[in-house]
Amino acid sequence: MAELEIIGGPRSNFVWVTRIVCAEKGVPYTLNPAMPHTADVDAIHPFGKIPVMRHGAVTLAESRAICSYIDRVFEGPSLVPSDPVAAGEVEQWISIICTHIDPLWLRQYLAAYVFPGTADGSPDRTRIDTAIPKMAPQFAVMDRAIAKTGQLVGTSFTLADAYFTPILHYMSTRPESSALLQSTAHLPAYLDRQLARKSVHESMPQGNPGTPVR
Ligand SMILES: N[C@@H](CCC(=O)N[C@@H](CS)C(=O)NCC(=O)O)C(=O)O
Repeated sequence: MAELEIIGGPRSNFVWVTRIVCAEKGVPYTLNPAMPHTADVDAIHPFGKIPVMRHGAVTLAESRAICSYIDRVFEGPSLVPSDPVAAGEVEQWISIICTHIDPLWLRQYLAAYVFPGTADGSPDRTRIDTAIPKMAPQFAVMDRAIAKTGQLVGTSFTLADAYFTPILHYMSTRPESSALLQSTAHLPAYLDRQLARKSVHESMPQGNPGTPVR
């Protein structure tokens, strides 16, 4: 079978998700660490975002589509349960994470540190200070979500946890978000458990954590 190529800088939380899926299924791949809006990426994603994927003649953009393809094409355990209710719950949390959590926690808050756009390169305090009050209730939501079983869906690691873990990890790298994380009852231990998982820690980006997440 053709070699699978994951294209995208490894510090992207969405690239990290696709690598967790490959590791969980035991699928070999090469990582092309291309950044957004570069030629290899623009050739596949209509808006130049990472990750994108190439597998023989097949190219795909968008992490959820890539994860679905890998899950269906390759052998190995699936991170989406076969039970329709549980599968629906996994998709529900992935959607919530992508549409509510990621835009605020990473694109607004963390990006204000990493890509501040300020004249002197210092963190954009306005973006940070307006994000934090909105993030607090979301941390409470996510804490409640994992309170019952210790995972987002059911009792085992699913694709929903694979989407949430990189984001939560990045939250542990900045002061205000780390304080929010530590103030919750269940999320710190949850994060430690997910990071200890082989697929997660072996695919963890090296270098300064939380740096290029756009
Ligand atoms: N919905 C996309 C989101 C991908 C995304 O936002 N990737 C970021 C890196 S983490 C990116 O490429 N940002 C560049 C940009 O928005 O221009 C997915 O799930 O793959």
